[in-house]
Amino acid sequence: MFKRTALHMMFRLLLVVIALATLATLTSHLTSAHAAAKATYTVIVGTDTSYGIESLAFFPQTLKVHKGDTVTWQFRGFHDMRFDQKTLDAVVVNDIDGKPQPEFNPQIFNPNARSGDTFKPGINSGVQLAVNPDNPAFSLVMDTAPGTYSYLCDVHPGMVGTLIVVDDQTAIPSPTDVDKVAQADLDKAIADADLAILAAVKKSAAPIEGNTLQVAVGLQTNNIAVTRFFPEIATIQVGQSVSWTVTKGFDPHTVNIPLSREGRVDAFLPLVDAKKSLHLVLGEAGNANVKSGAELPADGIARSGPLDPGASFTLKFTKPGVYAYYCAIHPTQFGIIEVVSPQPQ
Ligand SMILES: [Cu+2]
Repeated sequence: MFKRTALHMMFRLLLVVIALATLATLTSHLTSAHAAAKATYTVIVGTDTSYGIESLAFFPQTLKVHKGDTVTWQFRGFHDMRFDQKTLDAVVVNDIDGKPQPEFNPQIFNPNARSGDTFKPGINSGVQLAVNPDNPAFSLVMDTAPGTYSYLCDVHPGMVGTLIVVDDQTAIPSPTDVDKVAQADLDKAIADADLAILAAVKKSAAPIEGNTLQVAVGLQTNNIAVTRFFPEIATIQVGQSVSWTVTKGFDPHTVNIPLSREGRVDAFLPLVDAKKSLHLVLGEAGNANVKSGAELPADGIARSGPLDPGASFTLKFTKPGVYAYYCAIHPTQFGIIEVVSPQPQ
């Protein structure tokens, strides 16, 4: 009798253990199912082509995520991503090692959070392509109240994005679906820019008027900037002038003569201060050495300094030759002016 009761009790105990174990397994399955439901979405930040197109937009421009999802911004150009409504000044004068120097705004350049952090208002990715060139990506976990959050690129005013955080009950497109639409939008933007380049090339083939050749500096339509000169190659006669005018938009440009065999020199140069912080300071290539309207100096060196949209820079060429030049801000922007002696009548 005792034996049977003992056995019976052991059997019941075993049942309880099995039931508890099953419950534990079920619970852990439920937890992992919940965790797996958290998705990672990607936003492509701009896209530069090797021939001077800068797409100045976030793809997708508006993204819906569930609370707790991760968003990864992939940088394909010189941009930052900061949660704010108003852009900061791109160039500021700061004291660097006891000397006031114009520099690219460190509040734009440097991240104020780590990739993988949980979202907080005011987070800035920094210019990932410059501070993290090997893997220019920045992620945030959007574990924040449902609502609309807008962000921008400080380098390119008008380049804005929207994040809409929704609760778990709201159905939204999957990351794969979002990627497809974003890529299609990006492809269309680049195709439109190709057509805009073609139109600008045709337009800039107009003959010289009076004694001044007009060169358009850059081109901007909607969310596309083209960092090139139109025309890129032109011939003038000795005594004639070239006038470069920056087109509408917000990209500043420079005109720097000559383009030496060593290549272009950037307007902004990296400088590590005494505290080991990286700065991008405005160097000599970004400083003007001649006034607009002057003759090309005898040593053949002319720098316009930064020219804002609408600004012009004119130089008179008095010696025959081939003058190659570049923009010290945009790595794809080059031009050639050939100056010939007038044909004898
Ligand atoms: Cu430029």
